[in-house]
Amino acid sequence: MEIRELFDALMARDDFIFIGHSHPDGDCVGSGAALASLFSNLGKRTALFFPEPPPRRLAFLTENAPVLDALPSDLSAYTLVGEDIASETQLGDSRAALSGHIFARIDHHDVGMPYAEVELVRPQASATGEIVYELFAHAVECGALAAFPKAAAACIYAAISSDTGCFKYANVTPKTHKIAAELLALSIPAGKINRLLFDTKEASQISAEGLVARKMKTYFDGRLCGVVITAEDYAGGLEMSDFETAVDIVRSLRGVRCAFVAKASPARGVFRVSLRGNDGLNVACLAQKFGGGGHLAAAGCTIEAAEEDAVSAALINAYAEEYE
Ligand SMILES: [Mn+2]
Repeated sequence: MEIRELFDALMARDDFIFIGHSHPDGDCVGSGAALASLFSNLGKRTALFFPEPPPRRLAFLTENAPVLDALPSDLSAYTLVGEDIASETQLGDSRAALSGHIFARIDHHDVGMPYAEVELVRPQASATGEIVYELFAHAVECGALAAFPKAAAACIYAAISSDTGCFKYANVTPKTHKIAAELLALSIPAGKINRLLFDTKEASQISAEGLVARKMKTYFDGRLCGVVITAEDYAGGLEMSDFETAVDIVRSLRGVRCAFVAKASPARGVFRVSLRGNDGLNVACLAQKFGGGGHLAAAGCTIEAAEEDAVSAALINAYAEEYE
């Protein structure tokens, strides 16, 4: 499906709810806020919904966006648009309510399961934000929109910067930089956005990173490195969300090809795993072994195990099977 076709299909409708995935990230929140801005600028009623609240560090993206606390009871009265969602499994606890009701999908994940009536999927886009940019550009080009709103441009820039690790990851293309250049030309506060996204942390997050740095172990001469965070590790007041960035500490160790952080979830015996690959190592296929998914260099999954040793053993085996 082309940008123009999606734009026309959406313009024929109203009462939008843009839906992001569970554990909303910067791309999901930034793209959602920008989409809501685009269609409200085009005279439509818009709202946003996330199956779980976005983390506090992303609050600046939804300052002016109408975020719903709960889904309306009569979903058939709305146009639901899934954005940055590869499959319905990413809808978390809202999956049952939303399944079969989503009209359009705007996404850039190459592995996924179609779930919408109309789907615009661009696996070559570094972020859903790139596709949202093109929707805006089309709206301006065809005269539907007089100008590119600066606040929305900032959200799109944040979305792209977030999914490219501040333009560091291998998913960055010449087009990514061209779009970023167009957005910068609108005088958005790019430096501030990147500081808020990457260089601003809660004290608890820094404590969590410290704990991960002390606990992490290397395997296969340092090519695999990871840590399992147990229920006891939260005893000092840390929460699971404090460990969101800790996997970057693990992946930054020299020589590491594959990094993991497995966090015990409040449900006993369930661990949420973040995986990162360096130098082109595909961690999405490791995540898939456990029913998870994601991108080549960044993926996640859930592992059920009674204790931490079983979690690291499962991950070490899966990695060895594939890469050693
Ligand atoms: Mn994304």
